Amino acid sequence: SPRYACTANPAPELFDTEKLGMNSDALIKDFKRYYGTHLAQDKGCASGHYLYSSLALTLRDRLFNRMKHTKHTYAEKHCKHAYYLSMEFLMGRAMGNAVLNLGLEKETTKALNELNLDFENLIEMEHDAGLGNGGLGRLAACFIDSCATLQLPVTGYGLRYEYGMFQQRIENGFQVEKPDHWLQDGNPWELERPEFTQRIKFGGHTEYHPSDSGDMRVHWVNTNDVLAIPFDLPIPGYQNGTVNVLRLWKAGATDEFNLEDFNSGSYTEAVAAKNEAENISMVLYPNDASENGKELRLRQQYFLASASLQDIIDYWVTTHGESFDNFAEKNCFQLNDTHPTVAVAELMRLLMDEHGLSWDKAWDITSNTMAYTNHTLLPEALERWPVNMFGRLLPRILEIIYEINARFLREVARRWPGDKTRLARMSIIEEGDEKQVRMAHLAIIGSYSINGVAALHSELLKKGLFHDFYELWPHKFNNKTNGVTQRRWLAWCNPDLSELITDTIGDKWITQLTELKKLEEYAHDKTFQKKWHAAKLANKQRLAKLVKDSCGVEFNPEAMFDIQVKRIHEYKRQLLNILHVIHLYDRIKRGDTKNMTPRCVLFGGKAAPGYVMAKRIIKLINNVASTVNNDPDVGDLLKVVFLPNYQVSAMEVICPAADLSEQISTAGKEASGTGNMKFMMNGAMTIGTLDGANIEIRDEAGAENFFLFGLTEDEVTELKPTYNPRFIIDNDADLKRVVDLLESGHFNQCEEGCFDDIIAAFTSPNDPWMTVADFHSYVEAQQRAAEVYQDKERWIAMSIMNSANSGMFSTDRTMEEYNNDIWKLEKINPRY
Ligand code: 4GP
Repeated sequence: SPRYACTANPAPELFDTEKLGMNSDALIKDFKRYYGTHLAQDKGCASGHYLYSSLALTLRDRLFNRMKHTKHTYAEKHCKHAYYLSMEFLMGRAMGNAVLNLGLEKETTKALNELNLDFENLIEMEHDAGLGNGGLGRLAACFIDSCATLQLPVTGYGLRYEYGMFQQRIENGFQVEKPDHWLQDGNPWELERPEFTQRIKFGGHTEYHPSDSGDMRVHWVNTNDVLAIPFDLPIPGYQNGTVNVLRLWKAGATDEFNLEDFNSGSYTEAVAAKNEAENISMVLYPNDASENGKELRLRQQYFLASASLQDIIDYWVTTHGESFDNFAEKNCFQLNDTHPTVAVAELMRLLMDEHGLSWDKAWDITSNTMAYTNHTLLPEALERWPVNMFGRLLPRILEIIYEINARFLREVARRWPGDKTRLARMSIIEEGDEKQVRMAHLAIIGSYSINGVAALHSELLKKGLFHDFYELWPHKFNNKTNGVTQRRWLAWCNPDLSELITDTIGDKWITQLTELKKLEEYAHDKTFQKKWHAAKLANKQRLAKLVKDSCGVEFNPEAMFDIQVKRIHEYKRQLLNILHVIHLYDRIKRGDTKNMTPRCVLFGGKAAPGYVMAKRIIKLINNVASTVNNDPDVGDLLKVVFLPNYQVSAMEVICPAADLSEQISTAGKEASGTGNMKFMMNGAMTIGTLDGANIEIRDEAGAENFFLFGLTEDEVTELKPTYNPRFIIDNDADLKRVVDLLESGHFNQCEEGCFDDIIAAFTSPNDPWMTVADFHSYVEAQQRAAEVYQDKERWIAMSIMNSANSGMFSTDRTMEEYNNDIWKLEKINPRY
């Protein structure tokens, strides 16, 4: 729009941004100005919202100044840049992170005290930015935090969903989904950048016309365009002057509404186009490793890919003109799962159709700039789109995909002449009644690097899912074990423990997590143990309060806090956990309570709204919880809750308080897990299978500091053909009583048949999750954990050992590896 064109030539000092004070006086001054003048608040009612906004805006100014400065420094250095393309960024709250990373903790608290305000209260006012489902989205948030801390020139690109992950309520034990209108009260952390709006094409058809130079150019015409409007969020590094950008796109209509329709009284029609356009960024799909087949989802994916690539290319052309010779040396794109993979074809289109490059040149650039990360082995999560739908929505992109595929299949045929079945297996197009585009194949073919997210997972990709491609291009495959940022997941969320750690070994761990290793020598130090225990106890009291407030159940902080929080999915086996709870309950009812360790079991997590079995498992947990919690025979020995609406801010209270971390997926199914790392860092012991990053966690912590159980991935595969759960049940008295209780309807007395489907699933020889197979070994591991817990000193020592050895699970390490092996960016210090 001309409104945003550069029309004025103001005095240069307009662009000298003032360095804002970083002490409490400066914060108070800005806070007052925002509160009284900018937000025009008056005597009478000090609404928390405006107080929160005033602090957010005060901090935001300091972030945005650094963000501009960082951007200028990158531009001056002409450095290589990486872009993290992701449909999900599960950011959670921004305020605490901003304060910590700006180094303003003390001064902010001081300023607020002087204003007679409570920092914690203001923090609680912030709505979580829930723009992600689970691990994959939270990982993206940790990644960009670490990149800023490492001073890597990395920009995140995502969608600015109007509605994030749904709010979960529990009604009569059932999950009920409510929309999460997180932007309702505005978002002080974002900056709208309409001047960088992009136009995204959908529909229409292609035409071929000769260009001025005589060669054929493809024109994608008659399209229904949608606008992509960017909003920038600051991503601060840890006290280092760097603030990177997360750019989120919002969809808008090219024309606000049809005035003719409106004037003739057709109000609905008048705004129909606007609504359809805006729908693209309206809601996050609440899927996590499960099926999705919605056309709108493909629209979202293309919208993200196209807007981001156009933005990057526009910047390139402004700074380099129309020569793309160095483009691949200066840019790379990390694709967060297959969701943004259509970027491979879109980059080809932009380079050829919009900038006149030949196929070969465009392919050379594309296949040397794209890198793909896989996050799940579950075949149902591998995205495929019906060719018909694809062609209708994105005709030009489908043409390009066909051409990529044709050239690729020729390469395969040269390598394996006559191997027709291999061609069919590897093709981007899956033949059949309804042809499908396999997005993972497009990602692999278009990328120079393909990685899994934990050692086992990366091996299984090569061995199984992507074996054919591994044979063709072994050099493309690599592993990058996940991590989490210790800034949010220890320094910020666990202040008591952080202070103890810093008092003991200094504060280097905040940017060098392997420093925690130095805690090992204190593992058996009595005074240190006491302090460690005191911090844990305080954290448990904080969680107990949250549980009491949201579930009405009393958790005794002295009891073992046994916690499983993550998306609800059969492979994650919340079911196995609740079967163990039923087993404990049964023991109590039979009076078998000698030496029993009191336990508080907490579940949390959301089920995809269409995932019937997962929702049923929530219901089972709630019914068992209500039976257990209301039985006077049970008393303090066992408490069970399902904490509603699990989200990032809840985890900040939960993980510091955990004693036992449940990581109990069927071996070979959990790609990595990252909750497991947060718990370990905060001194929880893991009870887990040899799956995902659990294996590496156990290697680091030491086998003696980990409660291992269950079949290995190989054993799972081996047992499958002869798996007979009913036989196992009949030969295990403990399990038999558990199943009998369930089958007798003990937990669903007025809800007949409520759990029949669950029982049928786990007793079936076809149960892919093999819950029954691991039950006995799980119960034994739980018993070991319970016994060790009674030996307080030993438990505390183990807790310290876990934290001390969590050093490798920092995303700082993960990002260093991405950078060394894939991106090869120079670190830039903006010296702010
Ligand atoms: C998750 C995986 O299930 C989890 O194991 C992994 O730690 C995480 O990605 C980050 O890599 N996958 C998803 C998804 O969240 O939507 O596929």
